[in-house]
Amino acid sequence: MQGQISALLPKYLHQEEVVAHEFKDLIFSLPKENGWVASSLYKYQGFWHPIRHLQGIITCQRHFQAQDSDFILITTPKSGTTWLKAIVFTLMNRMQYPIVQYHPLLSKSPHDLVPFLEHRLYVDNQIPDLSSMNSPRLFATHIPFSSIPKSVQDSGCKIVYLCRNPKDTFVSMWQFSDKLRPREMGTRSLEETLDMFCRGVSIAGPFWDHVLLITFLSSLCPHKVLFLKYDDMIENPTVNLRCIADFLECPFSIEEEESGKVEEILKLCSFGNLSNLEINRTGKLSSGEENKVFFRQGKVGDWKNHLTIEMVEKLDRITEQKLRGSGLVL
Ligand code: PAP
Repeated sequence: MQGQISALLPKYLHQEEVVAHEFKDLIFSLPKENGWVASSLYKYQGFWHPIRHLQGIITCQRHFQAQDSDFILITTPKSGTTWLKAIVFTLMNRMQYPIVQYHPLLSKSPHDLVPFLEHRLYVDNQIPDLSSMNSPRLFATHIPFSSIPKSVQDSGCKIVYLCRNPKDTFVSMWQFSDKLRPREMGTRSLEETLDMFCRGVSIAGPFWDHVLLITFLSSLCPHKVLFLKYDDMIENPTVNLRCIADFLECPFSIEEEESGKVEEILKLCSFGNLSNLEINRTGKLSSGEENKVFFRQGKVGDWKNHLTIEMVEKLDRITEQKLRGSGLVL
């Protein structure tokens, strides 16, 4: 049965059989739990990862060399990575692509324009040749800061970090994994999945530990890490976009402000615009995922439509305990 199900899965969901020989001893000695979709999750350096991501993380740790001029987007899964990729790509390349009608976002997913380190560039034991990338290079990752390649920590590269309130993060993750899960595998209940999330067993989880690591760093090194929340970006996108531009040292000029550049970028990258583009409605990533799975509602507070009072209390209690004393409110 397992073999039959495995045959139904796209490559990016395959598990044990994709592991290269050199990683087997290490990975198969790690703590293991059932994953949310198909692949098991393995606990590596305090965080849970599907096997394919994990192999990518280890390859990336060994081979990725950050440069001082790099920008790296670190996000917790389902916190608005797709949106942040679109925004930062457009912001950084606004001189090269000034005209919205010919913009790369109209024909490519943000995930193809800004590759993930662990599950795109360094996936399946490949070591990409990054020498032809123009500077500044832009990458994205869900890797928790404690597992990030050492050169990212040591170099002058800048990090934009994005997270989201845990209740919407959880609901978005649950909906996403439900969509990817082959029907033959049956469904996994909301209660069961919430229990896994609360125990920290989710992709790049524990969610709270991922966020706390970076909160500490961003308060210590504000020139290195910009800490953003999806909820704030939805509430006040213009302020946050200007803040990202300042942090990445490409602030809006007076002329750009007067000509409405800020609003133009936000409109191009908005949920309504991106989710309705043909490429994002019907296209697929080179890795196999359908682009449309990254667009669902794009709102704050959808958790109210899914979680019971008990579930909310449970999540709020854990969040309060985990974040106590950190000064962070999610
Ligand atoms: P990833 O971690 O798999 O890369 P990510 O992009 O972080 O996914 O999260 C997807 C969420 O961002 C979805 O949230 P929802 O399930 O609560 O709806 C998705 O709808 C939302 N999203 C995608 N694009 C945008 C956008 N342009 N503006 C706002 N939210 C967006």
